[in-house]
Amino acid sequence: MNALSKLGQLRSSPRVARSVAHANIALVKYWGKRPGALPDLNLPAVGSLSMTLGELRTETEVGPSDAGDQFVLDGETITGPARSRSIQHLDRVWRAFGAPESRPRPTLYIRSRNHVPTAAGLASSASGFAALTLAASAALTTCFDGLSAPREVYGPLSALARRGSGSAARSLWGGFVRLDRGTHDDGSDCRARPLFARDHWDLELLVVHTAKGKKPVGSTDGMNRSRETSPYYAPWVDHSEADLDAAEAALGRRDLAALGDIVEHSCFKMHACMLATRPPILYWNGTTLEVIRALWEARARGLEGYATSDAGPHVKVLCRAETATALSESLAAVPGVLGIDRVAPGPDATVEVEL
Ligand code: 2P0
Repeated sequence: MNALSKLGQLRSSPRVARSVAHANIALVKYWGKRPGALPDLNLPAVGSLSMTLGELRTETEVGPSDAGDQFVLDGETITGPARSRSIQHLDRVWRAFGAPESRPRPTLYIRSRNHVPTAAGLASSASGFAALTLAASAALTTCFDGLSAPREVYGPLSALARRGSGSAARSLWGGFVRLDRGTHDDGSDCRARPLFARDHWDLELLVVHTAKGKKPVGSTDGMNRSRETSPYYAPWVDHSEADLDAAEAALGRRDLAALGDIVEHSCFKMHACMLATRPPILYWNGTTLEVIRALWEARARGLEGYATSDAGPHVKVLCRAETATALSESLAAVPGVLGIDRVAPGPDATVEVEL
């Protein structure tokens, strides 16, 4: 499990490293874990394809700490499960680069800032674990020293980010990204790769907020319950690869009608699978459905946009930049809509280390 040691050596003492990674939204969804795999590898049952989001990002600094491991998020010291999950990821990075069990990891601080609108309902785990993977790797090892372009080593680091959170594997690159399911037991080929740069196509995503507060069922729990109890789970998994290939091809030829058709189909299949879980997993509220109806009505009038939604009640609408203002005004009029953010495709993650 030390394939990453080819990328860089462990430092005798950690450096200060800073990274920025952007959030992403899946256009073809990930829902479900590979059966029989070690939980720590966090291997998805299906691949996924995403758009990285401009502006919505996490900035993270990792450096040596004399006061034990510390995690400060947006100025607040974090304790409990959120802290454990991040500290555990530091251990993963350390071991993945070949540290023997006999060599303890140096203690570190993590300082992160999330630039995601409050109550956006967008997962910060994607940008969070991507940024943490980069900053921790740069602080603890030499993998970025002397590289002019850090993305040279993003491929293997994507597989490491995935172990923190599946969607994080996709947040290392800007533009449009595909996470392959892979077949190796150790997960080394379950990593993301960039498909098209952010300027490939003038698309935007409208994030239509329909509620405040946290989601009722966490993604990891929900996925495991769907696999165990939903009769739609097996067909969901079986059809995913064809959706990925079709979406990649539609993106390549900038065919919004074809891409949008797959985006909505993938989203509704995932939610059907969730609804057929026992007990059911329902992330939507009434406004979610009214926004989707209003979007379809607008589309019939010539305002082309396509809906997707994740483990929450918000609707994300994929459209051309030139249509975004008119569509946004139309959807803002739906009762229950709290606000709409417009987001363009975002850039690659970045990392720098103080040498
Ligand atoms: C996605 N979601 O593809 C899907 C669509 C939610 C619905 O990736 O268990 O927080 O940490 O690997 O990455 C959210 O799942 O889950 C997610 P874990 P993660 O964006």
